[in-house]
Parts: sequence; structure tokens; C-alpha cells
Amino acid sequence: LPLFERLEKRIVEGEVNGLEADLDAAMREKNPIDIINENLLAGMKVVGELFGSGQMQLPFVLQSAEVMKTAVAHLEPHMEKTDSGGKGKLLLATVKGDVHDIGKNLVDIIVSNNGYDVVNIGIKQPINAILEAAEEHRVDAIGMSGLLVKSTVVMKDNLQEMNSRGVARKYPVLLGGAALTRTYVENDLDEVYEGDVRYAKDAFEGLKLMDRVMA
Ligand code: B1M
Repeated sequence: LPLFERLEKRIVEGEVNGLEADLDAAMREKNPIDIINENLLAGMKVVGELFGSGQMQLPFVLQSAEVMKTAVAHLEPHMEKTDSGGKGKLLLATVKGDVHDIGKNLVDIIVSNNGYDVVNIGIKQPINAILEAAEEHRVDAIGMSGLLVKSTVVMKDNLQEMNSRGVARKYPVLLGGAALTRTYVENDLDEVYEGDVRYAKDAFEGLKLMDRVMA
């Protein structure tokens, strides 16, 4: 197989042997971000489709996720870093009940490579932990990620909780993850939240929104 198809196949098949050599060869032809967006994420999309249609079992999905993480970790040091930090601070968490973190961690990489400080508190984070960390680190915005349909409900509950604690105007919220839609965030959730809530379809839109929040 040609190099870039092989990379995609490595994600689908969860094949880590030879991965780093392929990534090094790929980086001679295009930049690490394009490799992630065009090849590795294409592989994860196939994984999602196979899993969703019952053609792939969970342990194999996990293996693909591990290969994805290894690949991103290998590419990350080679990414362009524009600024040295200090443009503002973003808290990132995957919401309660949800373990998916590949997307959130990509947002972390993109946003922190572009001049922001990121406090990434991990997966399955209840709103209490999110708000405690936000206070402790004095963040400028809170980003929540979630991929399960039930996470969209958790996000709504979180926003309501933030309203009732009186912190909605303090924290603009960025939301992302495959189960969300722009309409749900910009219509339904925007009506719920007393502060500013925005939808990011990918990590770069997350960065753009962070630029807007800090402007
Ligand atoms: Co899960 N899973 N999974 N899974 N998994 C999905 C989400 C699913 C759609 C698969 C499917 O059925 N086709 C489905 C959800 C269905 C639903 O809710 N209706 C599903 C399911 C069902 C499950 C379990 C329930 C399976 C089970 O146990 N029976 C279980 C859930 C456990 C739990 O959370 N409590 C489960 C577990 C897992 C693994 C652990 C095996 C693994 C995750 C490993 C990990 O993350 N460490 C996994 C994976 C890998 C997937 C799929 C295949 C791929 C997800 C991924 O990493 N994509 C996924 C299929 C899919 O998404 N279609 C699936 C790549 C990643 C870069 O994309 O996270 O969307 P994504 O991020 C994007 C954007 O959304 C955006 O930026 C990124 C791109 O730049 N973004 C943000 C994300 N967060 C953002 C935050 C922002 C801004 C942008 O600002 C704050």
C-alpha cells in the first residue's frame, strides 16, 4: 500500500509495528496536522463506522485508539508552535460518564501550540471538579468534550448548574464532540446558559473561538 493509505490502515487495524517509521516518512511530505486530519482521522472514522455497524468489537476499537494516541504523541513535537503562551487560559475536560479523550487532547495540542495555557483535567469529570479546577487555575474559559449522546444531556445539566451557581457570566463555555450538533448548541444550549456558549466542530474551531473569547 502507498504510505498514506498504509497509515490510515494502521489506525483501522490497530497496528503499531512500523508506525513511527511511516510517520517520519509522512512528515517529509506534509505537516503533522495534515497527517492527523487527512489520514489518521480518516482511519478513526472507519473504526467508528465498523464499530457502529457491529463489524468491529470494542477491544479492537481500543487498540485503534491506542495507535492513534501513539501517532499523535510522535507527531506532536514536530508541530509548529506560533507563540510562547500567555494569551489566555482554557480548562479542558471530558464530561462525567464519558471516557473519550482523543478529540479533547487534540484540542489541547492545537490550542496550547497557539499561545494559550491549557489545564486538561482528563475524562469523566463531574461539574464540581470542572468548576473547582477552573477556580484554582483562574481560567478564562471552560471547554467540555463528550462523544456519547448522553454527554449532550450532561453538558446541558452542567450549564444549568453553572447558572445556579452564578458563574455563567464568568466562564464562556466551548463545547465539542461527535454527538453534538451546531444547532443544538447554538439554539437549545444557548437558550439555557446565561453566559456565552459556543460550538466547535473541530480543534481549529476551538482555537478560533478561544481567540474570540480573548479578543
Ligand atoms: Co466509543 N463510541 N464507546 N470508544 N468511540 C463512539 C463515540 C460511537 C459513536 C461509536 C459508534 O457506535 N459508532 C458510540 C457512541 C454512540 C452514542 O452515544 N450514541 C460509542 C460507544 C457506544 C462507546 C461505548 C459505550 C461502547 C461500550 O462500552 N459498549 C464506550 C463508552 C464508554 C464511556 O465513555 N463511558 C466506548 C468506548 C470507546 C473506547 C474506550 C474503546 C474508545 C475511546 C478511547 C479514547 O478516547 N481514549 C472509543 C472510540 C475510539 C470511539 C470512536 C470509534 C472514535 C472516537 C475518536 O476518538 N474519534 C467513536 C466513533 C465516532 O466518533 N464516530 C466512538 C477521533 C476524535 C479526534 O474525534 O473526539 O469527535 P472527536 O473530536 C473531534 C471533534 O469532535 C472535536 O475536535 C476533534 C477533531 O479536531 N472536538 C472538540 C472534540 N471535543 C472537542 C472539544 C472542544 C472543541 C472541539 O472544545 C472544548
